[in-house]
Formats: sequence, structure tokens, C-alpha cells
Amino acid sequence: MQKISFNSKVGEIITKYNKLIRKKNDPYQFWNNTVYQRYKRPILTRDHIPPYWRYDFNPKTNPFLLERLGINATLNSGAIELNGKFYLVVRTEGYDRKSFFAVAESETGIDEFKFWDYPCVIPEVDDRDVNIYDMRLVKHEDGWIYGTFCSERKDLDAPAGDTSSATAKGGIVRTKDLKTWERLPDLDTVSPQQRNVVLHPEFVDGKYAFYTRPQDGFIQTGTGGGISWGLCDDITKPKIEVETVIDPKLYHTIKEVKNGMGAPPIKTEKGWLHIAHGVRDTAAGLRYVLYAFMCDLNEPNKVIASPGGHFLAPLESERIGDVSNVVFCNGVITRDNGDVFIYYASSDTRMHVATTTLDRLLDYVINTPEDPLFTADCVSQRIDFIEKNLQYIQNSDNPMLKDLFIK
Ligand code: M1P
Repeated sequence: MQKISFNSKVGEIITKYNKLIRKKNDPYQFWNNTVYQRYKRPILTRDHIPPYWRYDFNPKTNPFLLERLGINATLNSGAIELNGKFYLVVRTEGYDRKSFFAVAESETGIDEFKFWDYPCVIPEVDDRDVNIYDMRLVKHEDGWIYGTFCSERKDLDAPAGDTSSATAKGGIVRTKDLKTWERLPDLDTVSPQQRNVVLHPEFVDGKYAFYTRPQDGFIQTGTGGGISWGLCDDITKPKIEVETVIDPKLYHTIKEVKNGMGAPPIKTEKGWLHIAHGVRDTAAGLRYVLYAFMCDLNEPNKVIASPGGHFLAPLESERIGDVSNVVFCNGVITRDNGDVFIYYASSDTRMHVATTTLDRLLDYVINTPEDPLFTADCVSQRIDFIEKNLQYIQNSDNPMLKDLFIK
């Protein structure tokens, strides 16, 4: 190995880190996307983790300046705006595979995210979590900021010798400042397992309302029919007696194998807007994409608009990572001026942002045709679309449109 002095190495680590966390982000023009703006750089990678979380800088205890506690990935982050600043509660995964939460903040929401000095301390419940991840943050009308996350434990009913089967439950914490976290009991549901639990920001019939995702196993949802909904009287003893599917998984769609709620919903004058993820199976493994839908303002468990197909799919280098062909979103920030920041992870490895506006997002959700579910109906839908377009183009006085027919 190349010989390099302790101090040169210290300098190299610090310079690289300081340069990285000050890098500005630029829009990435992907020619045919008109719904949102992607950006050239991921907003968070494992290299954004402060070096003092990873290297022991004392030459007496670490003469080779080895990385003692490595970080493998920074992914699926909850998001919240507080006093005009952007905060992400990032799923941070060590080399040991254990995930934990850490807050990173930014003034712009698209670049210069910086981690706080220490990760979050999340109190445990009696049945200790082996792993925790994917926090959804919501400002609830009761005054608390809630975080719902997945709490994973070893499946004690697994046959002897099976050292990988696990169980997933909905963990709940609350905070006022993202610094001190109060742990509440895990969400109790009829379904044996839960992931992708999201709290609705308002009371419904005086109760706390949750979006759930019932599942029979840790990976397979089995009889769990899709994104579901349930009410709970007391969040300090969170129990849902009845879970009803509101957005089912469906054969031969982008949510054929499973789906899950993403960020807490965005309240708009037209309805509650959702960004969720849908999963299909392929010869190359599962493919995760984001999709959008809208629910009724007064009946948040009733879907009123459901654009067909994906909203955002893994693109170019986003397609590769620890779990390839995945995009996953569990945090969106909507500002008072209508700007929307969609935080998503690619391939369970790094964090990105896509920006848009509420007007554009609403137009997308309301006016994108639904998936007709049968090929012949898709062809009719397409022909109808083309016919209307050609009629418009023929009668239009926009000279640009004539270029479409240059031979
Ligand atoms: O690996 C892809 C995602 O898989 C799980 O999501 P779901 O329960 O919807 O399949 C989660 O482990 C998630 O963290 C991960 O990104």
C-alpha cells in the first residue's frame, strides 16, 4: 500500500469531506420528463457522514488511520420543514447492516445537507428492536411531530437453523424538536406484520388515522391486499381493530406484487395527494417505482384519482446499488409557496431530490389517464389520445407543431 503520513491522510479525509458537503446541485435535464425536476447529484451518500463517526483520529489508538466504524448507505429518509429549514431523518446503515436514524439539514433542500453531530437516540420497547428504518415524519394536529418506522426482530417461530427470517412491526416515536424522542408502543394490528406505516396528519372522527400495509411475511405481503387504513382511539396505546384496503395491489400493474405508502399525504384543495411505491417481479428481481394517487378531502380513505403507471422510476445510475432497481420515497416537503421537494432513495444506497410544484403535481394526478388493465383497452386509450392530438395539431396555428411531420 502507498505510504502516506498520518497527517496527510487526516488532511485528505477532511478536505474531501468539506468539499463534498459544500457542493451545489444542478438540475438534470432528462429530456422527456415534464412533471418534476431531477438533479445531477445525490443529496446524501455515505461519504456525507462526518468523518468523526467513522475514523478514530487519535494516532495512539489508530496509527494506520483505519476506518473503525464504516457507514454503508444513507437511504429512505423522512422529511420535514421546520422554521424554513429542510430536515431529513435519514436511514443510516452501518457496515454491520444495522440501520439507525440521523438528522441532516439544509437551507436549500437540494444541496449542502449536513448531518448533526450525533445520530438520534430512539428509546427501545421491552421487546428490543434488532433493526429500525424508514421513518415517516408527520406534523400532527395534536401538536406533536410523529415518526412511524419499521421495527424489525428475529422471527422466533422460524425453524431451527433459519437465521434470517424476521418480523416487521410499526414503531412509533414523537418529538417536538427532532432531538428528544419519546417512544410509544408498537402499533398493534390484526395483520401479523407491518411495514410502511404512515400517520395521517389530522384526526378523523376524533381518532388517529393510520395508513398501513398488512403483510403475512417479512418480504411477501401474501394475503395483505395493499395499502390499508385503520383508526385508533389512543396513540399511547396504539391498536387498530379494523384494517381496510384502500389502494389494492393489482395484477399486471406497477404494484402487482406489493405497494406501500410513501410520505405522509399532502393536503390540497382538491384532495389528499399521495406518493407511494409499487413493486413488480421480474426475471432480474423486484422492481420498485413511485406512483401517485389522490384521496377525497373529507374521506381520506377514498381514492378519487389514480394515474396509471409509474410517477418516478429508477434512472441510469440510480438503477444500481445494494438492492438494485429500486426507488423509495418516505419524505416530501411542500412549502407554503407551492414548491414540492420529493426525497427518494435509489437502490437502497443514496438519497436524491426531485422538485416540482403543487399545481403541476395536481395536474399530473388529476389528468393522467388510469391504467386500463387490458392491452386492447390500452390501445384504444392511445388511439383516442392520438386522434384528439392530431385534430388539434391540424387546426392549430402553432408553426412548431408542423415540424412533427417533417419527412
Ligand atoms: O429493498 C427495497 C425496500 O424494501 C422494503 O420495502 P417493502 O416493504 O415495501 O418491500 C423495505 O425494506 C425498504 O426499506 C426497502 O427500501
